[in-house]
Amino acid sequence: MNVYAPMAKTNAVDDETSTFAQDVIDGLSQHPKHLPPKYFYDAAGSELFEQITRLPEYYPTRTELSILRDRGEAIATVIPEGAALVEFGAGATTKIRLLLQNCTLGAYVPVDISRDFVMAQAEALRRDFPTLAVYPVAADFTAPFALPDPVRAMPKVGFFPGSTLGNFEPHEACAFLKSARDILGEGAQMVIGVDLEKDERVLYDAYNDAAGVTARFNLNVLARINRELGGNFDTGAFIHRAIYNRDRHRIEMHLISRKAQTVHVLGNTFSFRAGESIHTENSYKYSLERFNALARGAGWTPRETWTDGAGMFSVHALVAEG
Ligand code: AVJ
Repeated sequence: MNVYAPMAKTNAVDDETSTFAQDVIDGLSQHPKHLPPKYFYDAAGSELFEQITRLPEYYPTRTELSILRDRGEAIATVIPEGAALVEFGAGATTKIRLLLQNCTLGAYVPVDISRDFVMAQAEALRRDFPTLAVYPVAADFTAPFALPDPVRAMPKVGFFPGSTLGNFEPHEACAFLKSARDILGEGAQMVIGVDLEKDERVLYDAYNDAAGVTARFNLNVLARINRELGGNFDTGAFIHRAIYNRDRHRIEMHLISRKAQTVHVLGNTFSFRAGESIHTENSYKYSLERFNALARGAGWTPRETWTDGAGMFSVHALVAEG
């Protein structure tokens, strides 16, 4: 079995719990209160996110999939034969499977902070593609990490689907693209999915679905704090709110306290005013021009852009040149 394990951690779970604890305490101590969106995705949150991707109002996932499907042959032309495809963040394997239909990879390198998740993803792919070399890397992909030795001599292609870039502040998005360029090296390609600015009603509905799944997804972060950090949030005392911030081109998700209340987490007391918000996520929306400018600023040359017919979502090919 190919298992590339750069960090032999014995206390991985404890380390993960203590960074979670620290980030929660820091975020709830600040004004305005906030929590990092990466903590949405425990087992329950990942399942809720899967449900979100199937909601009629949530267009990004199905639109990106339709672009990867319909433009698969064109997208495959930027992936050299024998390339190592490095996926930043290991999601469902649906998207990489679509790419695999049109190209012959030298290796697939999923990179994710969750070792269990990235190993399970690698196993699932190995079962269905027995000849594909899969080298999972357990690492935080926003920080520098080493590529597995066997892929060093291969051409590199980064893959960052799902508009995960939208969760980053513009300066963080730039830093991530620079770091990816450093990791992949001069001459590398990058295939990246980016959600686009559009009618505000469409954006609003995508994050305020009628079935309330996004509300449950948002509230799950409080339930997770209760489960993993012994918090005592009354999840019924907070409401989901998602708004479009036009000036900053972003959807903001908040959890609003229904009343004045205090909550305890790991010996810390946090007071809430009635109506006070915990800012839980930003989801930035780009124009093609603003994304291309961001990419150029990070050392990537825009090579090609594919969008769906309605211009809802975009997939970009970038090259690390010059
Ligand atoms: C996974 C970050 C792309 O911003 O649309 C979905 C997360 N939040 N509904 C997004 C999310 C609320 C999603 N990303």
